[in-house]
Amino acid sequence: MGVVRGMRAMLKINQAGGVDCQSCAWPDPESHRTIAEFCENGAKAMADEGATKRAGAEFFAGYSVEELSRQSDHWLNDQGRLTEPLVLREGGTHYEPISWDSAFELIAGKLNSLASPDEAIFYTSGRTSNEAAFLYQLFVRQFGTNNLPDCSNMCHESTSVALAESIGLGKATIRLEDFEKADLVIVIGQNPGTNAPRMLTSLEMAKASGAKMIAINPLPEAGLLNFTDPNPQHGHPFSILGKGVKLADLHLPVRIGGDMAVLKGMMKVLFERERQSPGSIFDHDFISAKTEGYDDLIVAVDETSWDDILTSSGLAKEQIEEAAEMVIASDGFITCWAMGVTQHTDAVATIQDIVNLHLLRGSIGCAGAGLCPVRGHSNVQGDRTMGIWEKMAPVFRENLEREFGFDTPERDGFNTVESIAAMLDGRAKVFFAMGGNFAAASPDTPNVEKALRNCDLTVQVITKLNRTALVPGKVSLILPCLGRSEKDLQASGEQFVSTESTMLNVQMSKGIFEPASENLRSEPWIVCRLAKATLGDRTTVNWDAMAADYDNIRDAISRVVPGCENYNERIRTKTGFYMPNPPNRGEFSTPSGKASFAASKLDVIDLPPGRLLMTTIRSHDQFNTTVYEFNDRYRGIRGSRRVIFMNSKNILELGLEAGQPVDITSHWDDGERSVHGFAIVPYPIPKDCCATYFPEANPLVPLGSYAKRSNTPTSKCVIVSINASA
Ligand SMILES: Nc1nc2c(c(=O)[nH]1)N[C@H]1C(S)=C(S)[C@@H](COP(=O)(O)OP(=O)(O)OC[C@H]3O[C@@H](n4cnc5c(=O)[nH]c(N)nc54)[C@H](O)[C@@H]3O)O[C@H]1N2
Ligand SMILES: Nc1nc2c(c(=O)[nH]1)N[C@H]1C(S)=C(S)[C@@H](COP(=O)(O)OP(=O)(O)OC[C@H]3O[C@@H](n4cnc5c(=O)[nH]c(N)nc54)[C@H](O)[C@@H]3O)O[C@H]1N2
Ligand SMILES: [Mo]
Repeated sequence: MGVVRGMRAMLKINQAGGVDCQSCAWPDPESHRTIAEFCENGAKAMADEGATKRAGAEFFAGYSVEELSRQSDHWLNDQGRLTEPLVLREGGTHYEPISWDSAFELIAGKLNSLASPDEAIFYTSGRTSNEAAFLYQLFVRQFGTNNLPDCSNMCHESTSVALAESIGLGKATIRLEDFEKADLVIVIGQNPGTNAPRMLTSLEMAKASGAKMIAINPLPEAGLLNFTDPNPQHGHPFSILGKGVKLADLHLPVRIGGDMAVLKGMMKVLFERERQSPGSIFDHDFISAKTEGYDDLIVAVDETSWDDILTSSGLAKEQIEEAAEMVIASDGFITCWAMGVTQHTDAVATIQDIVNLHLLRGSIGCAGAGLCPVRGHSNVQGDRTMGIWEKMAPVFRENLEREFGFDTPERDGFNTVESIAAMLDGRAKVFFAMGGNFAAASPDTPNVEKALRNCDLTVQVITKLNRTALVPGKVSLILPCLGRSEKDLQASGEQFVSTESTMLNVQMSKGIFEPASENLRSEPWIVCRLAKATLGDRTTVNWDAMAADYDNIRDAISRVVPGCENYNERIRTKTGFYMPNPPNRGEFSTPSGKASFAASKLDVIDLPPGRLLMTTIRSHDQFNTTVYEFNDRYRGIRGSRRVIFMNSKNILELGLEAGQPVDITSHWDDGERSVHGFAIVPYPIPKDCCATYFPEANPLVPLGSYAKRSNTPTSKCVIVSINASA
């Protein structure tokens, strides 16, 4: 992105009044912000948005959509920033320029001709600011539907469901400074070195203050086991490899999908010790004052057999005992988790077992103790707070109706998986995306592509060309928007937006660069113009005022979203403000006012002979579907992402060899799905487990395979067979 521009950007990332980094949702320290609060991946995300290349009208005149669709995701992204609105007309072969006004007229015409507003779907990815998200859901609900699926449906939905039920809030209960006070940090199903590198600083701080650490992960991830501070200021530019600090004191190489077994096993050990010496292990004062459901939990844990626990987890009893002893030895502990836990059939119950473990020890709502789901997209949490959800919280509904004087749609909308099904069978005809790359990020790629092609109209509000724009409905539009690092000039002057971190800190983010093209528009502006064109006289909202001055949006937010009172005032303080977090104080806003133990049954996955459990993971050189490079140096991969990590014993048993290209087939109720030519990489992964990269392996994830109660696709647990490629 150019040296000077690049340096300026780096110095402004995650500084008070600067740009909130697009790469992850890890919070910024309140005090002692170093000059560089960013990591290699933040730098890449910033550089990707700041690309100097441009994909304008000429570019699109030079390639048909068909030709473009034969290019790799990497190549598409590499063509640079989109510069003007484009349309692919019915029967057309090329995207061609269209004015903003005509684009909105076209979309409004189609939306207003639908038999029901429920025939339209409005997707959101997690980079969208609070201001844009609030307006977007307001428009969609005034249009008349709750069809607001989002990337969260594929990400931390299991967390939101589990925590809302267990502790009354679907978010983290700790703050950043708790890491310095914890005795023990458990990191389960999360790879901070690659996906939230700044978290390593917190882990290192915890270790420096004497904390122990347990890593529960099928893979020996760099950064979890060893860590060299990647902050250039601290002398190790961009590397977490090397000697460094040993982070994890205990690594449990769990079998894919075996996390619930590990947690139940740990609780079993705790119960045994408690029975030997009553009152010595559990926090009975806390349990009786603050929780319910203890008796049922005891029964459920007692009924789980060690046989099942060891089969499911693939671990030895001693390993689980060692982890349990570390919990017993700690006064307070923190558990961090991400996709390795959320994208499984029993994800919700597994997360509730994490909560159970904390409740038994009273390890929540006090310093150095609590729950830390690590969210991914930099504002995925804020988008949900602002009402991006296919359902509606009663208070939110009441406030929104009062503020804007209209009746919101009653019926729950479609989540991501339901949206795909609805487009496939014709119940939905318009797909509108506020960011993201739906075709590549969703499970079951061929089916998703079919679903999108089945639509009458598809619209992508994006910054860079991606797969979804090349899987058009009958008519397709690309509406190019400003990135977060760019200046946003509106009628009342330069605007800023705001985002919420994974630890509930809401902060402003202000662009610093000239926009990549003068024909780009901000997400809030786009929503306002779309709403005006579509709703016309039907609307009760002054969309022009909202677009002209984002303070007007924030004033509305402060009256609608509980916890956002005086938004405009509080967002302008140096470090912003925190959303309400009762569990952080040991209070639980469940219906009973108590945290609840959730009792569940352990189902051991039935793996037929010759089949393996496959998980899909991210490399160091990608942000979700955006592939920066084909390397993953932390796992020793160079030049290709079409690889499958396998245990040497499985390679031998299947009569295969390292480096050999194989076809991978997944098996599900509705049939088989295959991908071809993935090279075998022998890797220290538990036997009968294997791993591939997201999104290359997404064609294998069956549409019908999703988590109970959260509907999150089970991208971390797919049953596959492997055969030599012909
Ligand atoms: N550089 C970079 N940063 C990112 C992203 C990115 O793509 N690139 N994406 C962002 C987003 S949206 C998100 S949600 C986060 C994702 O952050 P993570 O959740 O850390 O990402 P993943 O690579 O999907 O996988 C998580 C880890 O789970 C482990 N795992 C797989 N299956 C299992 C299992 O059955 N049990 C256990 N215990 N572990 C398992 C994998 O080995 C891997 O270490 O990162 C965010 N930050
Ligand atoms: N197999 C498998 N599938 C998965 C996962 C997995 O672990 N395994 N993880 C799931 C998870 S956790 C997630 S979050 C989803 C991600 O799903 P999405 O959020 O839909 O996908 P992204 O790749 O993050 O979206 C990238 C696109 O966003 C656009 N973009 C970038 N910045 C901006 C911006 O500021 N504004 C707008 N409007 N657009 C912008 C760019 O054009 C880019 O092409 O994928 C899910 N899919
Ligand atoms: Mo995510």
